[in-house]
Amino acid sequence: MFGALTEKFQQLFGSLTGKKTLTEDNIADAIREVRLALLDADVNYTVVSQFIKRVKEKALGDKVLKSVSPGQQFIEVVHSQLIELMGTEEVLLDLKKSPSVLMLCGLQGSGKTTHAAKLARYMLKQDPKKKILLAACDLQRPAAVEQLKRLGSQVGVDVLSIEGESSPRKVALAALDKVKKEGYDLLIVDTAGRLHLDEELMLQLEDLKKLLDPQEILFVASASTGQDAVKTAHEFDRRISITGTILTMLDGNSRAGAAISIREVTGKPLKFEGIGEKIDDLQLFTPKSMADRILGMGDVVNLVRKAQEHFTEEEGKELEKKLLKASFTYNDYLKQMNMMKKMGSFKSLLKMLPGMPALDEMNIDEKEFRKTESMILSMTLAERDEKVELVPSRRRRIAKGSGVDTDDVNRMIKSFKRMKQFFKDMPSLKKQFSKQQETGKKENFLWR
Ligand SMILES: Nc1nc2c(ncn2[C@@H]2O[C@H](COP(=O)(O)OP(=O)(O)OP(=O)(O)O)[C@@H](O)[C@H]2O)c(=O)[nH]1
Ligand SMILES: [Mg+2]
Repeated sequence: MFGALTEKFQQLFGSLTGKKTLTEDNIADAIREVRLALLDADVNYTVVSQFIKRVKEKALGDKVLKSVSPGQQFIEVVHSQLIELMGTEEVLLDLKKSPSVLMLCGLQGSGKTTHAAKLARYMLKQDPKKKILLAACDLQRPAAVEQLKRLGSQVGVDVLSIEGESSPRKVALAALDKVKKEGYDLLIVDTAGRLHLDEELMLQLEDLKKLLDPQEILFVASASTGQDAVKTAHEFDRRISITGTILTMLDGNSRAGAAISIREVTGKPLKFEGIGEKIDDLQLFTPKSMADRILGMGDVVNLVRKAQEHFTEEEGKELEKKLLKASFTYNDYLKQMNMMKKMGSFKSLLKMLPGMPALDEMNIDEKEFRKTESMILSMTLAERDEKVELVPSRRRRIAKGSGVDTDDVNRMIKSFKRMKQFFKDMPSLKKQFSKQQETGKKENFLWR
């Protein structure tokens, strides 16, 4: 996700963890490196300066230097200060009033239209009875209305648009009217984007704001733009006083600049994050989980959440038990792959798991899954339970039986072994993360 920055943190933490004692000198070195890494990742200069000041104060305290594991302490200082910078707590939307209005704004291509639909889907998951209307107030781009209509039907919510209309104000008025007459609970308003900040857009948004009186005005920012997004957010906030930010495109080559600086600069919370093109690729912004990902610690909070949406409790519990006992067989591997496949975007999930990048090349689509399945089904029961060695002649036989190359069989066995090893290490990871979670919400590890 934040490739270069995460790598730098990992290297730095790796070198610190090895040290028995930490002196003021090597803390100063470490702080310098953190500072450079953040500036490189396009974090706002003032934000970096404040951050470094706070880290220095905490890290140089007597208590830290005398602690048993000073490297670990330093990492924890950076971790907790990052969380503080991004807001500490999750901030939920304030849409208790019915009807309420949520307006999206932001530059061109930041993800406003997509996120109007993602938000509708998200709300419906929370409350399937909620009656939601989307309003197509982007009349700038000819295809925008069609795009919103398509997304609306995908989610199963109504979309209000007026054929041939060129005034966003008129569409907004018609939407308000429909909401009142037909008893909608929530109106989500998509607005036009511009390549750069521009006066005409701002006037249009100010006008819409006056008319709609939204409870939420969310600024949609693409994480790929780094500090530019921060400057823009500041300007939108100055003009129409946003209530929060949705950070999008976090699945791509994101720069951490926006994630780390936007709340500090605008004073408004980050509320959601977009992690892919699909309609379900939206999650609450959790400062702790973001800090975990920035530092490469794996994002257990969101993994658990995502898993809970897809597994039954028993399925998860049974597998967790097996995994923790490391009695993980080829049959379990198949089950595991099937679950992962059900979870959808596997790639974004992998990035959340500690230690998982090693398995990054494992791409599970239907075809890949069928292939693995036929290989495993071509094994004898003893082989599937790992009671006998898979010698080359057996591997050739399995390949023949399942219509694949021996190379495919070798690859599958390697992947299986790696996953097994990963789960063998799980108890220590579990310990590490349950410690981390003491400060956050009470959430159990893995699929419970
Ligand atoms: N990878 C990825 N793509 C996204 C995400 N959110 C949106 N997109 C894609 O980004 C492109 C632009 O998204 P839109 O929702 O049309 O952006 P917009 O802000 O409405 O753009 P304008 O209406 O032109 O101002 C689309 O192709 C979306 O599918 C995300 O979180 N990750
Ligand atoms: Mg749009």
